Amino acid sequence: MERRWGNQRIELAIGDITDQNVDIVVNAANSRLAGGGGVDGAIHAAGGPAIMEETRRRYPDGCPTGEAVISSAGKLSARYVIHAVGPIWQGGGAGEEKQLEAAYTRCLELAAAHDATSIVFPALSCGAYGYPLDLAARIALKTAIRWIPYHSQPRLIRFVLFSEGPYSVFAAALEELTGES
Ligand code: AR6
Repeated sequence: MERRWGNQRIELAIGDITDQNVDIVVNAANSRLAGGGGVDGAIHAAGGPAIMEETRRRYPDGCPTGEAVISSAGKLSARYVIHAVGPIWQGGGAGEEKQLEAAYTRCLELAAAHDATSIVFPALSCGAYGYPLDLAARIALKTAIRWIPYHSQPRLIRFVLFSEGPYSVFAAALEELTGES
Protein backbone atom coordinates (compact mmCIF):
# COMPACT_ATOMS: atom_id res chain seq x y z
CA MET A 1 0.00 0.00 0.00
CA GLU A 2 1.20 3.51 -0.70
CA ARG A 3 0.14 7.13 -0.56
CA ARG A 4 1.71 9.73 -2.82
CA TRP A 5 2.18 13.47 -2.51
CA GLY A 6 3.86 14.64 -5.75
CA ASN A 7 7.13 12.73 -6.02
CA GLN A 8 7.08 11.78 -2.35
CA ARG A 9 5.43 8.74 -0.88
CA ILE A 10 4.73 6.63 2.15
CA GLU A 11 4.83 2.93 1.49
CA LEU A 12 3.83 -0.03 3.66
CA ALA A 13 5.39 -3.41 3.05
CA ILE A 14 5.60 -6.85 4.60
CA GLY A 15 9.13 -8.18 4.89
CA ASP A 16 12.45 -8.23 6.66
CA ILE A 17 14.12 -4.95 7.48
CA THR A 18 17.50 -6.29 6.34
CA ASP A 19 16.24 -6.99 2.79
CA GLN A 20 15.29 -3.45 1.87
CA ASN A 21 16.80 -1.62 -1.05
CA VAL A 22 16.93 1.90 0.42
CA ASP A 23 19.49 4.52 1.49
CA ILE A 24 18.76 4.26 5.20
CA VAL A 25 17.64 1.42 7.42
CA VAL A 26 16.34 2.33 10.86
CA ASN A 27 17.26 0.07 13.74
CA ALA A 28 15.06 -0.40 16.83
CA ALA A 29 17.92 0.03 19.29
CA ASN A 30 18.22 0.37 23.06
CA SER A 31 19.71 3.35 24.85
CA ARG A 32 23.00 1.58 25.51
CA LEU A 33 23.30 0.73 21.80
CA ALA A 34 24.23 -2.69 23.11
CA GLY A 35 22.51 -4.82 20.49
CA GLY A 36 19.74 -7.28 21.29
CA GLY A 37 17.01 -9.30 19.61
CA GLY A 38 14.33 -8.46 17.07
CA VAL A 39 15.23 -5.83 14.50
CA ASP A 40 18.45 -4.96 16.35
CA GLY A 41 19.66 -8.56 16.28
CA ALA A 42 18.75 -8.97 12.60
CA ILE A 43 20.52 -5.75 11.54
CA HIS A 44 23.74 -6.52 13.39
CA ALA A 45 23.72 -10.12 12.16
CA ALA A 46 23.23 -9.11 8.54
CA GLY A 47 25.40 -5.97 8.66
CA GLY A 48 28.34 -7.56 10.47
CA PRO A 49 30.47 -6.35 13.39
CA ALA A 50 31.60 -3.10 11.74
CA ILE A 51 28.35 -1.42 12.74
CA MET A 52 28.76 -2.12 16.45
CA GLU A 53 32.46 -1.20 16.32
CA GLU A 54 31.51 2.17 14.90
CA THR A 55 28.65 2.92 17.29
CA ARG A 56 30.83 1.98 20.31
CA ARG A 57 33.54 4.35 19.10
CA ARG A 58 31.31 7.25 18.08
CA TYR A 59 28.61 6.99 20.74
CA PRO A 60 30.22 5.59 23.89
CA ASP A 61 27.43 7.07 26.03
CA GLY A 62 24.71 5.41 23.96
CA CYS A 63 21.60 7.27 22.82
CA PRO A 64 18.73 8.56 25.00
CA THR A 65 15.16 7.39 24.52
CA GLY A 66 13.41 9.45 21.85
CA GLU A 67 16.62 10.16 19.98
CA ALA A 68 18.64 8.52 17.23
CA VAL A 69 22.23 8.30 15.96
CA ILE A 70 23.65 7.34 12.58
CA SER A 71 26.36 4.92 11.48
CA SER A 72 27.54 3.24 8.32
CA ALA A 73 25.68 0.10 7.28
CA GLY A 74 28.38 -2.58 7.16
CA LYS A 75 27.40 -5.34 4.76
CA LEU A 76 23.84 -4.12 4.29
CA SER A 77 23.10 -2.58 0.90
CA ALA A 78 21.92 0.66 2.57
CA ARG A 79 24.26 3.65 2.93
CA TYR A 80 23.54 4.17 6.62
CA VAL A 81 21.84 2.67 9.63
CA ILE A 82 20.04 5.01 12.00
CA HIS A 83 19.81 3.60 15.49
CA ALA A 84 16.60 4.94 17.04
CA VAL A 85 15.60 4.39 20.64
CA GLY A 86 11.86 4.16 21.13
CA PRO A 87 10.23 4.21 24.56
CA ILE A 88 9.41 1.16 26.63
CA TRP A 89 5.60 1.06 27.01
CA GLN A 90 4.59 1.77 30.59
CA GLY A 91 0.87 2.25 30.13
CA GLY A 92 0.95 5.51 28.19
CA GLY A 93 1.28 7.99 31.03
CA ALA A 94 5.05 8.29 31.06
CA GLY A 95 5.52 10.44 27.96
CA GLU A 96 5.77 7.47 25.60
CA GLU A 97 3.82 9.12 22.77
CA LYS A 98 6.09 12.19 22.65
CA GLN A 99 9.18 10.00 22.86
CA LEU A 100 8.04 7.75 20.03
CA GLU A 101 7.19 10.72 17.84
CA ALA A 102 10.56 12.30 18.66
CA ALA A 103 12.42 9.12 17.70
CA TYR A 104 10.72 9.02 14.28
CA THR A 105 11.28 12.74 13.71
CA ARG A 106 14.95 12.52 14.63
CA CYS A 107 15.41 9.72 12.08
CA LEU A 108 13.81 11.81 9.34
CA GLU A 109 16.02 14.78 10.29
CA LEU A 110 19.17 12.67 10.15
CA ALA A 111 18.08 11.15 6.83
CA ALA A 112 17.52 14.58 5.30
CA ALA A 113 20.84 15.84 6.66
CA HIS A 114 22.57 12.91 4.96
CA ASP A 115 20.83 13.52 1.66
CA ALA A 116 18.94 10.25 1.73
CA THR A 117 16.17 9.75 -0.80
CA SER A 118 14.73 6.66 0.90
CA ILE A 119 14.36 5.31 4.42
CA VAL A 120 12.80 2.21 5.90
CA PHE A 121 11.42 2.03 9.43
CA PRO A 122 10.43 -0.97 11.50
CA ALA A 123 7.53 -0.58 13.94
CA LEU A 124 9.70 1.05 16.62
CA SER A 125 8.87 -0.05 20.19
CA CYS A 126 6.25 -2.59 19.04
CA GLY A 127 8.20 -5.75 19.89
CA ALA A 128 10.24 -6.15 23.06
CA TYR A 129 9.25 -2.66 24.20
CA GLY A 130 5.55 -3.54 24.21
CA TYR A 131 4.00 -0.42 22.63
CA PRO A 132 0.43 -1.17 21.45
CA LEU A 133 0.65 -1.54 17.70
CA ASP A 134 -2.44 0.50 16.78
CA LEU A 135 -1.30 3.48 18.85
CA ALA A 136 2.27 3.23 17.59
CA ALA A 137 1.13 2.94 13.95
CA ARG A 138 -0.80 6.20 14.20
CA ILE A 139 2.16 8.03 15.71
CA ALA A 140 4.60 6.64 13.14
CA LEU A 141 2.37 7.51 10.18
CA LYS A 142 1.29 10.90 11.52
CA THR A 143 4.92 11.89 11.95
CA ALA A 144 5.71 10.90 8.35
CA ILE A 145 2.58 12.58 6.94
CA ARG A 146 3.43 15.82 8.75
CA TRP A 147 7.04 15.68 7.60
CA ILE A 148 6.37 15.39 3.88
CA PRO A 149 4.91 18.83 3.00
CA TYR A 150 7.82 20.66 4.60
CA HIS A 151 10.78 18.57 3.43
CA SER A 152 11.88 17.30 0.03
CA GLN A 153 13.89 14.37 1.46
CA PRO A 154 13.60 11.49 2.06
CA ARG A 155 11.20 11.10 -0.87
CA LEU A 156 10.32 7.52 0.05
CA ILE A 157 9.35 6.72 3.65
CA ARG A 158 8.69 3.00 3.95
CA PHE A 159 7.41 1.09 6.95
CA VAL A 160 8.22 -2.59 6.85
CA LEU A 161 6.12 -4.93 8.94
CA PHE A 162 7.13 -8.44 9.74
CA SER A 163 3.78 -10.10 8.97
CA GLU A 164 0.21 -9.64 7.75
CA GLY A 165 -1.20 -8.77 11.22
CA PRO A 166 0.89 -5.65 11.91
CA TYR A 167 0.71 -4.72 8.24
CA SER A 168 -3.10 -4.52 8.36
CA VAL A 169 -2.95 -2.37 11.49
CA PHE A 170 -0.63 0.07 9.73
CA ALA A 171 -2.76 -0.05 6.57
CA ALA A 172 -5.95 0.77 8.49
CA ALA A 173 -4.20 3.67 10.26
CA LEU A 174 -2.85 5.05 6.97
CA GLU A 175 -6.30 4.88 5.39
CA GLU A 176 -7.84 6.63 8.36
CA LEU A 177 -5.18 9.36 8.49
CA THR A 178 -5.27 10.07 4.76
CA GLY A 179 -9.03 9.83 4.46
CA GLU A 180 -9.04 7.29 1.64
CA SER A 181 -9.63 3.60 1.28
N1 AR6 B 1 12.26 -7.08 10.09
C1 AR6 B 1 11.16 -6.32 10.27
N2 AR6 B 1 10.48 -6.23 11.44
C2 AR6 B 1 10.93 -6.99 12.46
C3 AR6 B 1 12.08 -7.81 12.36
C4 AR6 B 1 12.75 -7.85 11.10
N3 AR6 B 1 13.85 -8.60 10.89
N4 AR6 B 1 12.28 -8.40 13.57
C5 AR6 B 1 11.29 -7.98 14.39
N5 AR6 B 1 10.47 -7.14 13.73
P1 AR6 B 1 11.75 -5.05 18.29
P2 AR6 B 1 11.48 -2.69 20.06
C6 AR6 B 1 9.30 -6.38 14.23
O1 AR6 B 1 11.60 -5.95 19.47
O2 AR6 B 1 10.13 -3.09 20.50
C7 AR6 B 1 15.92 -5.27 21.02
O3 AR6 B 1 16.41 -6.28 21.85
C8 AR6 B 1 8.68 -6.87 15.50
O4 AR6 B 1 7.72 -7.88 15.21
O5 AR6 B 1 12.83 -5.35 17.32
O6 AR6 B 1 11.73 -1.26 19.72
C9 AR6 B 1 16.72 -3.97 21.14
O7 AR6 B 1 18.08 -4.22 21.42
C10 AR6 B 1 8.05 -5.61 16.06
O8 AR6 B 1 6.78 -5.35 15.46
O9 AR6 B 1 12.02 -3.51 18.78
C11 AR6 B 1 16.03 -3.25 22.26
O10 AR6 B 1 16.53 -3.66 23.51
C12 AR6 B 1 8.99 -4.50 15.61
O11 AR6 B 1 9.77 -5.08 14.56
C13 AR6 B 1 14.59 -3.66 22.12
O12 AR6 B 1 14.60 -4.94 21.46
C14 AR6 B 1 9.93 -3.96 16.68
O13 AR6 B 1 10.33 -5.01 17.55
C15 AR6 B 1 13.79 -2.71 21.25
O14 AR6 B 1 12.46 -3.12 21.24
